[in-house]
Amino acid sequence: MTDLDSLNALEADVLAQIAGAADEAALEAVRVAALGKKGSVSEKLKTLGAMSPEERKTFGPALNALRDRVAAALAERKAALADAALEARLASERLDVSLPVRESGLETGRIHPVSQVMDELTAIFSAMGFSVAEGPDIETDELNFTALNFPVGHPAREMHDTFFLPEKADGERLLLRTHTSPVQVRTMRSTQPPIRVICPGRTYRFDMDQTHTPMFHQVEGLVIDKEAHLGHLRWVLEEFLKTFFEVPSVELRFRPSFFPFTEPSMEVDVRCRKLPNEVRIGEGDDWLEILGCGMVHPNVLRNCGVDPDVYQGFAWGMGIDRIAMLKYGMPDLRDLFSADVRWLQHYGFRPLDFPTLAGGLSS
Ligand code: 2NL
Repeated sequence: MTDLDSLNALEADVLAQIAGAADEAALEAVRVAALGKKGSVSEKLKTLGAMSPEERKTFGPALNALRDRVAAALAERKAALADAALEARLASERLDVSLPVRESGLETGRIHPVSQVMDELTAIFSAMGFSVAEGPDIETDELNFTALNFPVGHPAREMHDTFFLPEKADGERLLLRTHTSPVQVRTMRSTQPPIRVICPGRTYRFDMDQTHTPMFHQVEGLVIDKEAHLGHLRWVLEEFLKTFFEVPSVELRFRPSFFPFTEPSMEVDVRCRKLPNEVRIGEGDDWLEILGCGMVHPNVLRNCGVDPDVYQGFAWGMGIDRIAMLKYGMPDLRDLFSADVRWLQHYGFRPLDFPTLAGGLSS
């Protein structure tokens, strides 16, 4: 049976639960428990049907009023909880526009000195009319050695200088290129002279000590034309070296040497001053060997489909890692490839400061 006291108790209980609901989900549970199909208030409303007309006169309005007050309390609490949730979100998502901007990759990322130097020499030789050619790191014996006039049995062709891949079923041994010359061979075979090309890239030799790493970087240059001669070579090298080292002039010294792919062959020294912690190019009384060069051997021209009775040319090769160390004062070659991010933060270059002749190579 229903009496007014138990209705008051029920209302007090439901209102207390509404007031105590901590969030919208808890409030919904309270609503279902009170006004849902089998809710405490709904069950009370169902008892009206079994009442006498007299009782119904008393309890009908009382129960309806109770239900309305519960519904109103639910709506009010729901609005309050939604307000509180919005306030909390606004507080947690508040943006302090006075905070300093977080450093982007553009500020923290660095270009490796070897990449920087490759970009620098590309800018310099591009301005002289050279194009840039690249080729695969894995090469054939023919392109790396035979076409370049290396005789069978030449020491460079032996296991102790060259990384060979496992022999293929047909007996061919591919290898990691020991210089970028195969790219020039490919260029001569696919391009009608005149040719002006540089070939920068990774090269590999079975060598590891204070001044050698098994992987290193090289840039070779090649000019093929009807009358390309050593005077042109000398001008190209001087122009390159003084622009690269950002000095007003350089002095070069050519010494006779030997390479299988050039005749005559020369080693080139540049005048410098050797100080305890740096080498200054373009001044002083010391000489520093910087590259090798020569006139392309007629056998090489023939092997590459170029008629040596019509065309001649010159070529040179130099180590990128070494000229990078010289220019940027890095003391140990092996640091270049140790992947130490602190070293890169110190010696690296800012990502968008791409070297150009007009905008400055290294500044
Ligand atoms: C060195 C010497 C050199 C070449 C590389 C070359 C390429 C072709 C034909 C003829 Cl396809 N020559 N390259 C020529 C002379 C020297 O490199 O000491 N490099 C670090």
